[in-house]
Amino acid sequence: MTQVLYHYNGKIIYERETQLKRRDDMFCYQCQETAKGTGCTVKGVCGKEAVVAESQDALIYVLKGIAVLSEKVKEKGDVDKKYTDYIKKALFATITNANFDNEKIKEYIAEGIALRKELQAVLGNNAVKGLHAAASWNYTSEVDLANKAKSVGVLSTGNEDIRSLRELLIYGLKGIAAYSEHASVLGYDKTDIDDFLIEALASTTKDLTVDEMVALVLKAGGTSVTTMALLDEANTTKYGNPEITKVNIGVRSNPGILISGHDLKDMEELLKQTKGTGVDVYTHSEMLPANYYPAFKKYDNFVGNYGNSWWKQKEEFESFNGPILMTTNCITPVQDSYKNRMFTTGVAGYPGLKHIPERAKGKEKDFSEIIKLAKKCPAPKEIETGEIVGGFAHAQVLALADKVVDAVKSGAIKRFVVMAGCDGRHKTRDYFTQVAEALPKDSVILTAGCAKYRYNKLKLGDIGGIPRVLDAGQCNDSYSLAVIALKLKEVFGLDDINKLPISFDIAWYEQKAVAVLLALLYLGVKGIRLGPTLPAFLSPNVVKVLVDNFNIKLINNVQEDVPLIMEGK
Ligand code: FSO
Ligand code: SF4
Repeated sequence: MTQVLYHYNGKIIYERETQLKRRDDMFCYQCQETAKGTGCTVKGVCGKEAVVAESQDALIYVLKGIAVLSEKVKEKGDVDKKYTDYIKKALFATITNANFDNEKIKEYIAEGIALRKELQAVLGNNAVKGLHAAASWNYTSEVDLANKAKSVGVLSTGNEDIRSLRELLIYGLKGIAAYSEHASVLGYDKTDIDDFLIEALASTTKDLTVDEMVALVLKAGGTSVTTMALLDEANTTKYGNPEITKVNIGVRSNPGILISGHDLKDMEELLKQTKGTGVDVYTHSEMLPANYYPAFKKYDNFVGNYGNSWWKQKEEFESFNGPILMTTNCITPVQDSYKNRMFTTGVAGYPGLKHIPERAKGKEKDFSEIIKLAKKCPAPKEIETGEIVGGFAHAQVLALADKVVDAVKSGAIKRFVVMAGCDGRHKTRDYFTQVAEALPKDSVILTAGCAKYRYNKLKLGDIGGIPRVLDAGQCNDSYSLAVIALKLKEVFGLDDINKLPISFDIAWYEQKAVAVLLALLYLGVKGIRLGPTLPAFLSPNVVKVLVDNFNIKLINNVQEDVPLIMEGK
């Protein structure tokens, strides 16, 4: 059994198994729940089958090939946007809990190889001469595909530190790709983001120095900020600025549809199509923040939020009784009790589930099958009643800025604690609930992402009318928290974000959280506590770089952490 030990009081001790072995089956260590804290080698803890993990390895290889060719094409002129559009979708499909459907991953591979051929044609004769093999690899049989996947996966990079930096970059890219895809669906794109996807993916095929690789990781942080800002612009322009909202967590007696994931355009179209049908709509997990947007409030069949974060879906999807639409991750292994009423769309996929296809040009997605099914289902079973409050994205908090600043000046608010990120299954995540409970009453928790479900239903009170838990929205709305921090820095006339009374106690699970973390580092945030464990893909030397430059810490225990958090240590 591998141990990960890490103490930060003056000394770093970081021990873990370094001899990672690729078994015949698979190797994946991209998320926080990876087996034994080192890597899934037989089947994913998430439920991902080895064959899917292998196809995903081959897909990433194809994406690297497209990037290598795109770089060459760029030497002559522009690269058509369709290549980066494809890269975004394909990267997104490999994020933890997004797509478990091997056939779909193989379709992405086939599409990628076809696109690669087009790029080769643009480059002309001898296009791939001297280029990395990823630019030209092809396969003729399933065995071929499996063999290739075995030789190009994570562990094909022998040096542990190089592997660590490459994978850190790729996981950051996956998060960037996901957020950028959401912005793109709403018509918002940025060349800088697309260019970086190409540069970064291609870089992983090159022998770069450690300094060059570290620089790319930091650039990923900058691109992550750009991407989250773009998505924020897209969401708020389309749907208005999130505003303080009391969200109903009970149920009504009509049949309902439960929508989860992060895609607000799917949300919009589902609400439009269910309007006046007698079918209610509820959000689950990361779709909860849809309740905060003015554009969605006008629908009287939009009831509120049902249940908790993603990993509770087994019980909650069962008791919901009606159809469930997964617009993105996180999907957990689908149970027989609801498999016939669960649908995927976008990059989400699961074998055996019905998939709602992409929009035809100028048209909406067609959710009629889901609505028809909902009408035949019983109403959701009530699992709780009451309300939760959210909607504290940057515009709303800045509208309250005077009140917030006064509370800080008078000492009524001593500290803000950013507890954004992800939730997960592990018992150790109780830490975040206990921290929320143990923090003194003159502290305010700023949250975003599904991490919030560890404390958003606690009765933590308010400070002069300011709730002690301010939920900005989805994980990408961590950007809002950064905007708020930067505004406070300006108001208080500080030259460094770290001089603010703000501490960071972040929970991570999958690769979007990696993008968010890199964004915070890029913005100069130091002293972030991270948990419940450090990423398995960080080698001890890379951890050392993060500690030396950013004073990153692993969460310890509630009794010791809370006083340190309050002291800004
Ligand atoms: Fe959570 Fe899942 Fe939003 Fe993630 S539902 S874990 S970081 O996909 O994206 O916060
Ligand atoms: Fe394991 Fe996480 Fe990879 Fe799933 S995504 S196979 S749980 S490391």
